[in-house]
Amino acid sequence: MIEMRLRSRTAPDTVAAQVGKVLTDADHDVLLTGPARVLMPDGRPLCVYLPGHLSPVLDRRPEVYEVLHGLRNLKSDNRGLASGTRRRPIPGQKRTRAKRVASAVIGSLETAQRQTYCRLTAWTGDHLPAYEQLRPLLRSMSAALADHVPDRWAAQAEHVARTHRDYIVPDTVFSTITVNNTYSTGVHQDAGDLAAGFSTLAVLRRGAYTGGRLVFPEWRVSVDMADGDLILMDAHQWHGNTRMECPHGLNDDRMRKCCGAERISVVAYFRERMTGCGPLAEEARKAEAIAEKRNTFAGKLTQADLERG
Ligand SMILES: O=C(O)CCC(=O)C(=O)O
Repeated sequence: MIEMRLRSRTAPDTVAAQVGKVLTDADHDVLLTGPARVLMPDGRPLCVYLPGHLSPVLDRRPEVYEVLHGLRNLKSDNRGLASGTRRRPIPGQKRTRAKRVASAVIGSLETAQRQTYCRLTAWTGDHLPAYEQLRPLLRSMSAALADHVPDRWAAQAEHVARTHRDYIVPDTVFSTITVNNTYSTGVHQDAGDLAAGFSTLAVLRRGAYTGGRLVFPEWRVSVDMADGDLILMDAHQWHGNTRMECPHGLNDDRMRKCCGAERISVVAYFRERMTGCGPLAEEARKAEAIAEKRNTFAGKLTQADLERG
């Protein structure tokens, strides 16, 4: 494996102008084509690229692709800059919305503004057997992190040890997985994952497309991930993809039909606020109590409205 220490970074205003945008090949100088460890000027790891590392597990377990492929219809308008657009307000709500992209969050989530209890995501709760079929892939990703970036793995493992096991993929240091299907992320930094940890990103790839390179624009480093490749990375550094396109130049939602293009990226990580979650059954009781309160409130409103009417 080659080791590379970066010396220079892109000027802050150049990066600021790239935020939220889909990148081009003019935005990188270095293309990693073999196993590599890339360090930032201060010695912290930017990424470790392990080409083909996951091919054995993907070959042995064809069901892993089937489960991930099956997630392609789950769309999210909550990916912010990663969607390649700016968030827009939703009339009458505090929430904002970005472009809908094929991005699914599976596994566990901590409390949020609207959902004040910890939980498995809706898909996960409804498809536990399918979720469990992903374990061999996730175990390989976690083991690679332990082997290649042991201090970050250890920091994550320490948090995992303080988190209820209901929320952790067994024998891994992951609570949560984002699965993207065939869209180029705009330049963004991940949020919510453990700052002292490290992100892991696998790619499953089909068809004859070009582009979709993963780029760290501040460092002008990129990688064109092939099927079965794994990259361990600091997702708090700016990153995004170049535009994907079929050989004849088509680059929209019709790419799958045109050239069979499919690029699934699986990002597995630990969400740092999971340590504060009670056991799943306890959190589910909280959720029920909240729902009941809301229903009673809605009922009272209706009654009052009726009386007024
Ligand atoms: O698919 C990729 O290469 C990047 C995915 C990513 O950055 C994300 O989901 O946050």
